Amino acid sequence: MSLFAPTVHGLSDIYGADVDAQAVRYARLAATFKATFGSQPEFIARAPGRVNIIGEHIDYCGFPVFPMAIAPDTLVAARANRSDLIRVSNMDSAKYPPREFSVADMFEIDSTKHEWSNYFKCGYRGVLDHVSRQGSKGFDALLDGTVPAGGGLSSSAAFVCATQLAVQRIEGLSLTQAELASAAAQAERHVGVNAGGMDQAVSIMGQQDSALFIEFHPTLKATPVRLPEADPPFAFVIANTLVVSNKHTTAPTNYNLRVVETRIGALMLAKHLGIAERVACANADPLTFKVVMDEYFAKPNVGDSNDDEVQGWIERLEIMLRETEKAFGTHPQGYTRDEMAAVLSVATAELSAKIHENQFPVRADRFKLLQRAQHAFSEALRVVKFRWICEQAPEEAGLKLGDLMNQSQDSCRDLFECSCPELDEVCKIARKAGSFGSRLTGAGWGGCSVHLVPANKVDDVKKALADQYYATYFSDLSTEQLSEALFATKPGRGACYYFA
Ligand code: NG1
Ligand code: MG
Repeated sequence: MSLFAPTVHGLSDIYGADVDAQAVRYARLAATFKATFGSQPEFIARAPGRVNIIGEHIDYCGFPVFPMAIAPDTLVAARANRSDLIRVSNMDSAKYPPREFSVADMFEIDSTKHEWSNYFKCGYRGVLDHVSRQGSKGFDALLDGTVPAGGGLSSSAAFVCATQLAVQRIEGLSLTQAELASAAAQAERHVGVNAGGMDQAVSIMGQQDSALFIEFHPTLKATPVRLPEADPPFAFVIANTLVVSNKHTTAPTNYNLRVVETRIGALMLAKHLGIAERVACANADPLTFKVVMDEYFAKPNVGDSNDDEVQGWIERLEIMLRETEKAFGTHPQGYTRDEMAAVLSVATAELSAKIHENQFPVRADRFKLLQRAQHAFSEALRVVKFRWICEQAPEEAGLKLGDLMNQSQDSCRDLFECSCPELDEVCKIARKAGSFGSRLTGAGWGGCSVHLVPANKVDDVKKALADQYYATYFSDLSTEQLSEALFATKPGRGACYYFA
């Protein structure tokens, strides 16, 4: 057995009952590293995927979100190699063939190609860009990932964050958690997705047994929040629809388009509110709905107590919802580019430049600003209420939390249009079998769903999904494949290192 075998402390915290299988996995990784590169790795860096409990597509609007880290993760075994070569391999070498780069080439990322090592280069660049340096050392790295790709559990953030951890150690750097999270969010933009920062923040800062209330604006802040005690206790079931939505290739009509819609929405809402100049002076980059809201109220939402602060959020967001209706209610069918440019008194070409259409191309004839803004403000409201219920632990907390999750799913489906028929169906089946609340998680358009379930109903919910969804549409799944697609999970810890 290798150095990283079952004695690795802390494994049982992270992986629960699965600890033996994980110990074997770490040992195999170390052994394969040795077989590939000739010596043991110096360390293994680990970063987890995440499930977002509530707060979808609002991180890039500057609003708080409520995710938790989970057990599936990316491991990077690494060792400096005293050359100027970076050799990177993957345990799944059939899907992700080995690559070799010189240190000098690591900053070149061709985002037009869907190439796995681009994400590795993103992590590399993320760390070094942050300290404005070039890389100085060659090293060998072997990766192993258990977060399904394109499934909404943030395989990309797990990959980039784990890589960053490896690179900073090899390069002798030590960034803070907040720096690592911001650097990783910036870095993922090099592959052409205009991402928010939720996934990276929770992958780095996740805490055992707590979800995180993550704020992005004015600065990144993560507050651990526990789910209320309940009898039976709450559990989360994750169900992957197995509909793969590749964000990289669908971005122009899906993810990046939504980012652009919320950005133009913010500009036009500021104009409607009569604060366009004030907002311009604030020089906020990017201009988000959160910035517009703060500028409108002119002073920050800080109360003497948590209660005051929550009340402040609720009042403000409700006002913004009413203003959204007034600003965009005339165009339920969406705006053309010319119509938006006219409202903003700019040339259409100038508008296009403003929304970064070239860096992150979008394809659309109409931009549904009313619906996107309604989703963003109402979802932010739900996140604040969700946290509040967790902290207050009222009677029937499960029903109340579940209700917010169900409303979030309706809003994602109808207003933000990021669900799909399979996600809708999975949510319906789970609720009927006893889930308090069911919704898509992550970017949507496929991928995973998350369900808040009383612990004594977990088996019923899983069985209903297995019988009614998986057996119907994916009848040839093996038991192992089914257990990867459908599982119960708890909040887990964030990124860490293991040493021999
Ligand atoms: P996924 O598709 O799960 O990686 C994406 C974004 C998040 C957030 C969610 C929607 C990236 C890396 N992540 O998550 O920042 O906007 O969609 O809430 O693009
Ligand atoms: Mg991702």
